[in-house]
Amino acid sequence: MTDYFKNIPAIRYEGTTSSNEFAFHHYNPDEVVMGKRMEDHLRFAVAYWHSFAYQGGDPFGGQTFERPWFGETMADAKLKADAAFELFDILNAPFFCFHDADVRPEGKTFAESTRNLEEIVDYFALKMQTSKTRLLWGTANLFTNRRFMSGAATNPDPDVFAYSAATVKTCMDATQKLGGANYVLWGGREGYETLLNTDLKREAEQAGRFLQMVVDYKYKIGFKGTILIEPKPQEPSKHQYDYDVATVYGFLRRFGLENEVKVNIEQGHAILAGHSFEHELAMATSMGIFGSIDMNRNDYQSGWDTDQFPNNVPEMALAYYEVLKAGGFVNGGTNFDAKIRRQSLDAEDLVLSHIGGMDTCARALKAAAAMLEDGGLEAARAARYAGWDNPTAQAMLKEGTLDSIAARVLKDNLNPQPKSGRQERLENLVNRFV
Ligand code: XUL
Ligand code: CO
Repeated sequence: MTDYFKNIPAIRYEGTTSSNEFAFHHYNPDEVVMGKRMEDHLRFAVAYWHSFAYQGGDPFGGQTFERPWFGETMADAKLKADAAFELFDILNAPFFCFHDADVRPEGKTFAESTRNLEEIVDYFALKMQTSKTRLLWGTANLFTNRRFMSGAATNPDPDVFAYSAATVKTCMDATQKLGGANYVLWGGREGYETLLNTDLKREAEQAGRFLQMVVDYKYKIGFKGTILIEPKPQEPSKHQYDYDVATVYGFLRRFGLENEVKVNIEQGHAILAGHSFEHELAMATSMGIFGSIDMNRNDYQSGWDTDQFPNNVPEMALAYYEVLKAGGFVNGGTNFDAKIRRQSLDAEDLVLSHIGGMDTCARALKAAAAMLEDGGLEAARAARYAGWDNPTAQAMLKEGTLDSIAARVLKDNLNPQPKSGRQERLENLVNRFV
């Protein structure tokens, strides 16, 4: 036990009439939405890195937070784990996520880092015996340490490729041991700064081979979870290979892995790629690779990945609309890849940020469910494409040729008339629910 969260109560649902800030006002885990408990829909996960390893730094200044577990010893790592599981309990969080580097001190050698990780994984396993919190996903940090500055799988140095492969093996073992539902690969440095020193073709082939090895290892150890790639267009690398969902899908097809790997889509990354979150979700669903989400929000004025907790219900409602339309999460969930601001120093801030994020997502989920149950949006979409239900249109799509179609256009004297896309009507419809 730590006394870090000592004056903070367990957070319970009290509804919108309560003014208790240490309560959920919208997130009621047991409330049934479209036939499923809210907790089972949303599958919230606390992100270990932002909540316990982030020290408050930004590009202009270092640490602002003081946490009793900041240090490089195993005792610090265990204190951090104690505090983390206390927060999970306070929030009644069903899941957490971590990188190796968040949970264990870096060793002097690979062997020592691995031993440290294994010791912490055993410590987690012990804690999980009495905690409800499960592991949504594990991952390897292949981007912070300077050895990865020119990439991990895509590094020009084969020894870095080897070190990365070995690291991923240890992180997959850790995820397997803790019963993780997914394993994530975010290619933080899998990209490049300048073509002047970069062999694009070679690097992509290295990445494809690396991913194949990850999939092979999954089968070898009998990991039942899903392998997920997390797209991001730039930052830290200027050009990142996993730019967005469509790019990742092309990459998976290129290496024949489209049925083996899905995507973990992050709100802020979607925005950096010039897309909306719901675009990325719909794209993944349409290609059969939707897996999980990292939920956060960028500051739209700053133009970089600020990883704030979500606080915009209308935006999130459109995202959960896509999630619900896709049939909801299977192994995936809602991971808060979000950090508190560097001036938010207190234990209370850490708890309140999660309450706010969870309430925002709960409101969004309820709004999304109401929109689906109303059916207005789907009916309007179906009406817009209704022409395609016509047998002639279907036949054209299946066996038409440019010749046969041109002949029919002439014969029937086709003269299509534009129809309204009705965007404002649909926006007004959405506005009734958010
Ligand atoms: C970085 C990011 C990562 C991944 C996991 O932008 O989102 O934290 O989620 O490596
Ligand atoms: Co993320």
